[in-house]
Amino acid sequence: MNDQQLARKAKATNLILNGTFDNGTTGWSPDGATFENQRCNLPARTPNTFASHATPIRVEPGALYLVTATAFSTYAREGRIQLIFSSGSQEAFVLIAGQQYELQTTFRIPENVNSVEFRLWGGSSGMAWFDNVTMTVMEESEELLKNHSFTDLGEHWLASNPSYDGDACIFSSAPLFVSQSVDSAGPGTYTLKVDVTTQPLQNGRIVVLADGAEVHSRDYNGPGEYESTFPVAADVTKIEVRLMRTATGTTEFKFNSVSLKRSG
Ligand SMILES: [Ca+2]
Repeated sequence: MNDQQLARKAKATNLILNGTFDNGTTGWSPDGATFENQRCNLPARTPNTFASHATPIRVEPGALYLVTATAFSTYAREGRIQLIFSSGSQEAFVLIAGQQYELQTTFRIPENVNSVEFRLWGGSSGMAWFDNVTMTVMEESEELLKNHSFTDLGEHWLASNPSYDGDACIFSSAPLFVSQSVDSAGPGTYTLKVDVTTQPLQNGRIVVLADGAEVHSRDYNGPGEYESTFPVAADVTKIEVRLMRTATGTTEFKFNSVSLKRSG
């Protein structure tokens, strides 16, 4: 994180109670976990040890959140943070094994979710510990791309001869790309969300350029909603988003919507 991002994060409220574990078990329900040395220790146990945040965390549907922690795990794939959404779906962030490090990850709350159970997990084959656990909402900018879901056909997008159906940008065999260039919304982390419909062999790619230099690219090999983040530096003035077709063929594929926001 840069200084501006750290300053913004410091202002946001930490939704985790006693994430430093300086007040014993306050805020947490341990199952095999201990809270010695002002941190949450998770010794090895079969099947697992864990500590649950005592109360579910209320969240804003659709919002982007940041989780950070100081973490350590001796054994790969086992130490992790698990989020169980009120809808029943879940997400997990697995620790890098063998070193103490600062875990930092973002995730988006699904639209049908208003609370989250937050759990710290150990493993059956090795120990893990956590400290300084935070979860904060990230402020996002307004949508930066104009006509981002193609309701106004090709308006604001630069291309040779794509087709549009009022709902999507459609690639049959040409053009090779369409693009849109917007003013930077300032330095920080940007989030790109893409809703794409494509056949397995009709590969698509989005490339993002900052003042002409590539800062992010992502391939799409199948239909779905994809989300990714990338940093933009302070001296950048223009951000260009380029939608591409990377395989030949006659089966059409569609970018249904492409969203760009500054998220932190
Ligand atoms: Ca601590």
